[in-house]
Amino acid sequence: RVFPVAGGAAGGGQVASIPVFIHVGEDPDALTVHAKENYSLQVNATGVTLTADGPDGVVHGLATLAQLVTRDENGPKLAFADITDSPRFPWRGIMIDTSRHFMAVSTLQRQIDAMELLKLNVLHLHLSDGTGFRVESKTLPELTAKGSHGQYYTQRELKDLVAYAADRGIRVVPEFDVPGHALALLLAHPELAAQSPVNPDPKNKNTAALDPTVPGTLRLVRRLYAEMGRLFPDAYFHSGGDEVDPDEWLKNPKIVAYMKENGFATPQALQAHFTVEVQKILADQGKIMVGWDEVSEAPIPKDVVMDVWRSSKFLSSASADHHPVIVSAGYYLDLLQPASQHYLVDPYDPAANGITRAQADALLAKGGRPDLVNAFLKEPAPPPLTDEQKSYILGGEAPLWSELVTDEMLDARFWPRAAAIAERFWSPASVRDVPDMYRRLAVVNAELQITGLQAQANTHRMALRLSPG
Ligand code: NAG
Repeated sequence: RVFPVAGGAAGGGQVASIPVFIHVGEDPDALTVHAKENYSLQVNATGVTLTADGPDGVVHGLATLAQLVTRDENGPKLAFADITDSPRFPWRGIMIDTSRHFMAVSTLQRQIDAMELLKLNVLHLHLSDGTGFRVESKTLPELTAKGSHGQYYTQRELKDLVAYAADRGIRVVPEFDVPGHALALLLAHPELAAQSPVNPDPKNKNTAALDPTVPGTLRLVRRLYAEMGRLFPDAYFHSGGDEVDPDEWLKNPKIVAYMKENGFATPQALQAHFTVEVQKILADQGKIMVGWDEVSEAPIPKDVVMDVWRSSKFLSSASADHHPVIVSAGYYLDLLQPASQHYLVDPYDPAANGITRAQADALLAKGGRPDLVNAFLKEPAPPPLTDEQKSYILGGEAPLWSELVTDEMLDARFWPRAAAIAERFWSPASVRDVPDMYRRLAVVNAELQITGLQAQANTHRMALRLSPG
């Protein structure tokens, strides 16, 4: 496969052909979930030697090789290098909400192309929410018939996408959100709604929830997850679980009676009971469950992976409870303005960002994007986490919710901030030099443009302007 190489393509210049020797380890695990991602790369006068533990390491080594090609007035240049490299975290992801606004397959492919260049390795697809159910189901065709407005991915498209991602060292983790954010599911299965009749008003789209006490609900989850689990072969499966509106359940007398009978004092306790059942369903299907951090408000099995999105408080409690953790809090990219509740660190606070007041002022005066700096500096495993807690952190994800983001806007929301986040998830925590980040971002941005990412031009120019010298 031809890698985009910034130096070569920008002016039509040609990098002289060089021999590349690739050595790949034979470890069978390398082909499954915990791919071996380490690689070493030597570039010198005799050529390029790339050694990796597995195919994903080769992909990462080639991404680095592409970054070694730069261009100046004399044409393209390949820098000599001797690199031994491995990721800090095994889970380095982005999340795309395809429900609120449907995203074309080509848009997803472009993100995958960019992810490959930045060694991001997990694409989490949010495929079902109040606004739409986005995957063709053969066993439950009513889901797209009633809940997609005709905008959904066919199984063929998704199989191809999963293969396209795998070729680039990227796993695709699907999410089908239950029991909240369920309006699209309930349009097809109103009999499973916590509140009847189902209110199709868009105002209800984030609140409508499944009734966890009727057996049909778990039957639907089992059938849906079985089919989708085959379509997405990854070992991890995200079942959502965020923002269940307590009133949905507490205003239904049958649910309240069920809670009394079974000793569930709170909606959170009822949700934990539901989570335990969903975890069993997924375990039967050979899958590891991932859920948003609300699912652990009452005790649930420790092997459920916690996708922490609300705040560092939940990062601390989930890791103290020995749940594997994915950190999404602080990396939300759907919002243009960084000074939001989603950011744990105030982007305008130089101390929190590890830069001086003068540096922060200089960046702001130049019209810089402190949100980019913030994305780069945001530590996924911040103090006061203990070493033991830190050992539970699998990595992180940059989520892009799409209430306010359309297909056309997606590239510009993700990039280049996701590039800064990719480095945070890959490199040691000590890599925090902001001017150096801008220098390297200029190289990366040139490559990203070649992948056809839209709306790169402005940020590219801006990054160049900001890079010292
Ligand atoms: C939360 C919701 C999500 C919404 C987003 C907007 C999570 C896990 N849940 O309210 O549905 O789109 O934030 O930023 O984030």
